Amino acid sequence: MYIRQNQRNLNSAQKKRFTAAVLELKRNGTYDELVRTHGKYFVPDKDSKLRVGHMSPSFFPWHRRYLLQFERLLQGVDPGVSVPYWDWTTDSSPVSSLWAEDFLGGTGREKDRRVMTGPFAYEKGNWEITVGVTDARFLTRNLGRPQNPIALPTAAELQWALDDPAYDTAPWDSTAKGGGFRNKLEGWAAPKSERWRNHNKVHQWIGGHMTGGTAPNDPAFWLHHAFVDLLWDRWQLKHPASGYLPSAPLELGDLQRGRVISLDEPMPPWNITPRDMLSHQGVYRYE
Ligand code: CU1
Ligand code: CU1
Repeated sequence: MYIRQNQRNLNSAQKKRFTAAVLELKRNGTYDELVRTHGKYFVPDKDSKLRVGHMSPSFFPWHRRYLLQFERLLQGVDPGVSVPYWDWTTDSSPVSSLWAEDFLGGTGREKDRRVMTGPFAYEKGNWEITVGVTDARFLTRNLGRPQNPIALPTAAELQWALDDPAYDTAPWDSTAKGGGFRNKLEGWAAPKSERWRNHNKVHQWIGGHMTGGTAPNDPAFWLHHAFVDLLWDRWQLKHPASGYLPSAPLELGDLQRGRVISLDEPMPPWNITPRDMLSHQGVYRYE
């Protein structure tokens, strides 16, 4: 059992060990394998294929398993490292310590959004993008999108998602406007005036690589998703009588049949079901 800490409480030695382990995974090629996996399973609503990681109920369990894979690789490099989480409702500034030289580095420069500071700056020579949707070989960010400002989600916006007692609702995709915790927290269910909410809004706020299917190219991805993972715990605690939905495979004739994963169906690329991921007790805890 190990602890996942709030990133704001890490000391400089812990930050150094985390980024050093990430850089080692990049060097040995396993990091880019993970990025490729994410890109491969980035299937939108419109697609008739199985949506395992996004715009679907298995958003939480799929990412929990995905983070565990990353974390096991990190611990293979340095057993004392775990994935920190970033509470974006409290550390909401583009100049917070998260974005400092000694941790993730800062925003991209104006010309081409290239990240110029920190261990993942292209110029440092250790972070070349090889799996991307564009040809850019450097990591890009645009924190807060100054030319068209966007704010990180507020505590109230987060609460709106956590208060929903239904885990998810039909049609189990991004259009489930009636709500459901999953769609409200993933961030598609939004009033017309706002395009993004919660998890999605954070990707947009960071900008650059974080806005696409190869978002894990930005190590900020892991800290963001560790917080999303923690929020799933928080929702479970708040609604002990609710559970993962759909609990059984969808009926014949349901348009979403074969496109979403119910409680006991495996989530590719693993032979792991949402039920297997409902708890992480005994593996890690949040502090
Ligand atoms: Cu994802
Ligand atoms: Cu995400």
